[in-house]
Amino acid sequence: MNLMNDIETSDPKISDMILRELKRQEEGVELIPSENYTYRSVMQAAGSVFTNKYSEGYPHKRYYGGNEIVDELETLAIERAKKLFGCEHANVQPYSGSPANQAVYFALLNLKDKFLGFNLTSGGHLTHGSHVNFSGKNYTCVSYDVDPKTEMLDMEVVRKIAIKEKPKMIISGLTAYPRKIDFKAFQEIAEEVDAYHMADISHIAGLVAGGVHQSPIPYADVVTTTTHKSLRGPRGAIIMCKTEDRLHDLYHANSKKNLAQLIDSAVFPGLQGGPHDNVNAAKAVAFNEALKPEFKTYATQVVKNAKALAEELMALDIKLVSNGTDNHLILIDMRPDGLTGEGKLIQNALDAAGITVNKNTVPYEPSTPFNPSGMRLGTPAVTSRGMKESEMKVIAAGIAKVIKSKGDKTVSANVHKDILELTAKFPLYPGMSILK
Ligand code: DSN
Repeated sequence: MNLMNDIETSDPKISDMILRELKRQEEGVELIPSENYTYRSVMQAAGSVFTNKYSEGYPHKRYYGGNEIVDELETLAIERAKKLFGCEHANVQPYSGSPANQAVYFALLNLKDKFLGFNLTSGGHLTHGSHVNFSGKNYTCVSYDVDPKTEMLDMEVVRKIAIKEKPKMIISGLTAYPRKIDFKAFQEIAEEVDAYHMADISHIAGLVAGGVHQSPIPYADVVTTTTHKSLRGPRGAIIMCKTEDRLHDLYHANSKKNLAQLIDSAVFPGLQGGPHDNVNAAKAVAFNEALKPEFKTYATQVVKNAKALAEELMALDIKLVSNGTDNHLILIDMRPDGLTGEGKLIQNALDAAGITVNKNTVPYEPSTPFNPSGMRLGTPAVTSRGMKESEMKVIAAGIAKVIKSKGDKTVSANVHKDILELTAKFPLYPGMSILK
């Protein structure tokens, strides 16, 4: 067995796929709001020898030997997360966003307990109580929705639902809501009804870290986030929380553990096995990048680009849910263009034009999630590439042409030429070949 083998020679099929994926990413305009281009340094850490280690437990409390460097690594990742977000406690072990949310529910709720989350169709997440997800199956879930006219959250309506339903937990957070979230208002409601408040900032973590969105840290009991979206890190997640005992007294009256201990023991040994130390190394690298002043500039530009893209689309007679954006994402409502339920058609036509987006439900969707009437776009990835407001105009023009043509193939082919010209000016990972 040769440990020094390289993928090009040992597995040419996969090697070829990696190179083709690199080309696809390089030549296309990536607008899926939950995606990003991470740093080469993050990929190097994720592909490092930390892949080989097992380290069940937490720093200096492990079940296996050989963890002295992993202890140092995880401690540094925790310290950097705490500094970046200003939180009291951070658990950096969750494998991804869904397991992170699952760990919080496991820590704080009993099966069938009630929680209140954002309706998936209007901008929530599967794990915020969808009936097809473990959250909807294991817990009693009720939801709040956007106002049908403004397509924005009305906190007074959320408050009334919370008072009526008396949930044990309220979730704030989004995956397809283009407006700011008022975490302070959510916290006030949670306190009024004696509920935990969990904020899921997976989409906006980079904006929060960059200071361009209100942070939930001073308010929410628990905050979860993935690390690979606007934060630009590796695939993974973290959980942050307060360390007060008051919280666990509410529902775990006989427990001596505080909130942080409840979260930690839900992650391990409750749900997960050994942490992915290679990914945790990569998380630490990304936190270090996000602590630099340049990251604030990046986050500011993400929002500026989203606003520019939104304004240009609206100028081209494209209808946006809530008529604009405050954050990194935009939701196009294609119903006025006669494209109700045609999300898949337009997603494919945009793919052919080199623009990657995802079809998405619109609030109160009249069609189905698989054939929805909306298109979700976001600017974290194009901003990582260095694109600014003038490039957003080129992208908006391409999207509008494809939508107005109702997915005409010739139109997609013509837009594709403009996109290739655009992306050629913004090289991605210059000089990269496979893992070097
Ligand atoms: N898949 C993520 C998103 O696109 O928002 C959420 O899990």
